[in-house]
Amino acid sequence: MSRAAAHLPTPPERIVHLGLGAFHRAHEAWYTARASDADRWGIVAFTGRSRDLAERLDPQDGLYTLVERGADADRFEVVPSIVRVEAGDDVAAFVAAVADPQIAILTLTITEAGYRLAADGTPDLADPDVASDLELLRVALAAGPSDGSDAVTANAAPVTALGRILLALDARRRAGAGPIALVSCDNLPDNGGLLQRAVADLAGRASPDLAAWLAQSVSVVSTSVDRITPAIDVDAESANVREATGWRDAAPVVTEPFADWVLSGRFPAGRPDWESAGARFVDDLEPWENRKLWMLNGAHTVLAAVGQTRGHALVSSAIDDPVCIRIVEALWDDDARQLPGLDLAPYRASLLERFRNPRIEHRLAQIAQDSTTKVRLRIVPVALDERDAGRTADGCATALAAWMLGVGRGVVPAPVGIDPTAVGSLDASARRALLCALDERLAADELFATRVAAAISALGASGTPASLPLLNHETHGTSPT
Ligand code: CS2
Repeated sequence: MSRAAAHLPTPPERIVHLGLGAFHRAHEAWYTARASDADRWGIVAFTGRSRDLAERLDPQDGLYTLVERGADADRFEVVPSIVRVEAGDDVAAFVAAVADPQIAILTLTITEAGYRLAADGTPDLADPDVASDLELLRVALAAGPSDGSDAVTANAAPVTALGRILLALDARRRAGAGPIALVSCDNLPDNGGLLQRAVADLAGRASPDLAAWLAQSVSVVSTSVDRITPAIDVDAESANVREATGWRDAAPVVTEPFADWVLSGRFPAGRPDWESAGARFVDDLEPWENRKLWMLNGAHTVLAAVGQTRGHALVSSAIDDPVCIRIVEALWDDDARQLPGLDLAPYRASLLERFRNPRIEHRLAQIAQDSTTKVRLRIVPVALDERDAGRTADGCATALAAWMLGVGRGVVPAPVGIDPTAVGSLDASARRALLCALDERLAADELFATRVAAAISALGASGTPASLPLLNHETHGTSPT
């Protein structure tokens, strides 16, 4: 695969992306390639840290095959929008790319945990990497313009994503390269707001000049992103692509046919015509992102726990298990009460259809990674809102019970600082420790803790698929309550 052989031009470098992986290639890169002005927008993509993907994509000029795996058939497409691939640990290359005045947008898929935020949403200064990056930035950014940005980058190599981004943005400031849009494409609520506050907070601690420039010249954009893109056996899929198309591709991506992207915010240096590729720009992102985060991602997180405890490996098989589906439906009922005014029946039906795609092998063990952070973002907010509204939040209580069982049985990672063997019994003190790790306020809510305990007994008792007691809950169809 090469641009010359495929007669594909190289669009100019205008976007830098941090966190190159399968999802970025199935989503933003694909939207960019389909935009009406695709010939004007090339992406320079940096991997998270590993060099493997860079080494696979570089020899094929950043080109790769997107395999859209429908329930019945595959569709193959070469995506040409990534024009340069770099390893994420090449900080100097990242800084130079962001400081280039031709670059208008810096986008991120660094995972929820990659933001290194504390439970209150601010940078986690107790995290040793965050603390040492902050110290390093203080020294590097104070060096002043006389040292030049090269000196700054040569002496400083932050390890956190936000540390690298701040170093790079400071180089852009010093270079006078102009305003830029910073776009989070991770599954966090109000991802742009969180990112904006986090970079402002860290910059405020590291350099007042950078903090002032950020406030003036960096527009932080919020987005809700959606496309189920599982990890794959790369060599097997390369062989599949070769057989179906004749293309030699060392780094194909497999994804579902569905894709959605909702954005809110300003792009001071311009942006691709992503609407022409199906993206939507809205003033108020909140209902869309909450719907997606709580319902799709929330269900995934619950399935990763309960599905694995019941012996399933894939989303598509767990969602056919009556116990799993009832827990998901109960969670969605709570979600629906917090999403008034949205017609959720078609959305629920479409999620079930997507989860059931038998040809997408989405491993529950993959979704279980970083589970504590995911539960905090996807389920806890709804539980708190439901309790504040004076309701029992049984759907959330059951979902958290399923997560605790997953932790207790070792199929879901325990929260940092909690020894999984110590909570395996799920007795009162173990349950309390797990709830505390999620949210102090929820842990202090006695009625909620009782509902979680009852749900654990009900679920724990249903060791076989035959007995399926669910806490005070009837079977629901796909319509919202
Ligand atoms: C999943 C997401 O791994 C996970 O936590 O819930 O990656 C999910 O597949 C995507 O957000 C779908 O858009």
